[in-house]
Amino acid sequence: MNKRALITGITGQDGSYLAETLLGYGYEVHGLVRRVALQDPRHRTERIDRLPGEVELHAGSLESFASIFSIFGRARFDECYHLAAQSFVAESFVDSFSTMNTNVAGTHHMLEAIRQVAPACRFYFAGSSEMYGKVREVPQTESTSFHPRSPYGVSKVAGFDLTRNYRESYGMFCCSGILFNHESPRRGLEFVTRKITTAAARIRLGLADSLPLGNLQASRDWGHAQDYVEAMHRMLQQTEPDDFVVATGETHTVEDFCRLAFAAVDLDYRDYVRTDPAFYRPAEVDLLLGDGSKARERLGWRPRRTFEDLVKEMVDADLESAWRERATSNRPAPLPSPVPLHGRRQVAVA
Ligand code: G4F
Repeated sequence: MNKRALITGITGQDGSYLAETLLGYGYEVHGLVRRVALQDPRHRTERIDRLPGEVELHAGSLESFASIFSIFGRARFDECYHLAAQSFVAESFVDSFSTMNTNVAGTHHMLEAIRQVAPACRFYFAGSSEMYGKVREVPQTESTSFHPRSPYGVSKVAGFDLTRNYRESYGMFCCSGILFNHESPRRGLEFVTRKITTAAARIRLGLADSLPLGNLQASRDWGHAQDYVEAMHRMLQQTEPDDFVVATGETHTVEDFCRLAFAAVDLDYRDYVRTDPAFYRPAEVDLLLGDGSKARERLGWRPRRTFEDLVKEMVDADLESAWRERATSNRPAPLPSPVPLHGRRQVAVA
């Protein structure tokens, strides 16, 4: 019998990669989506439009225990990957109440519904390196204590504690992945990596002329989201539930990311990037660097892509989109030279 999995946040970057991975392993995949996503499928489900198989979508709201409870009553799930959250750290300072509500109550509703209806279902919680916040040690491991620096970080610590508490109190198979930043061409445009790669591509094609950013010295351990969802799956295949750091073990500043992304389109980031106080946060997480040795030893997991591969893949994908945007633009600006054509004939879009 094929396994059946439920993914919350299936329309997001991680959810879509995870759905692909599980379909590839022969799973029957179900997803929890907000009703509004089903009403506006063109914009909200584009990441799962071309999955290599069928997924069954259930409309529901994390804020409503009744709706979560009813989904667990509809099918017997072997595994549940709880990825849905308000995940943009800057937004959590703007609306901390809805961040807490979605992220903490949402996780609590999932765990309690599983306890009541499907106690054998294995549960994965998307923890975050933001939980370390003002880091107590470098690199961070599973035993480094947490000191969150944003409402988002606080909400993830609460979700992590709830997950461990259900594991210890009720013997449920509950794991948390402490995932460090993970990116891809499917990353939302508001996150700094995608903001940089989109801007580099659009500037290169004359569609923009500068890039305002906040703190360029923040340092992150950036990996590829497609590699990271594999670690989530491996956690739920272990004989005992546990928590794991998932990281590359390398850290780079936002400025390093800019340098590489602009260099990939033959530009110097210093000519285009300007700092804007609007993008600074009330409290910053200065340095994240993960020690993924436990995941390496117990899960046999290691990242496949390098930082350089990641930046290049993101820039290439954004160049493709920028070429399409330019082709449909009424008054495209003259192209600076030389422009990376990536297999295109320049005359076709001039
Ligand atoms: O890309 P970011 O917004 O990601 P952040 O805050 O590190 O959080 C991401 O990773 C976490 C894992 O550690 C996840 F849990 C979380 O859900 C999310 O996926 O910002 C990265 C860094 C920050 O230090 C920020 O201050 O980039 C800095 N930054 C500088 N200028 C900027 C900007 N961030 C954004 N989003 N936009 C800027 O203009």
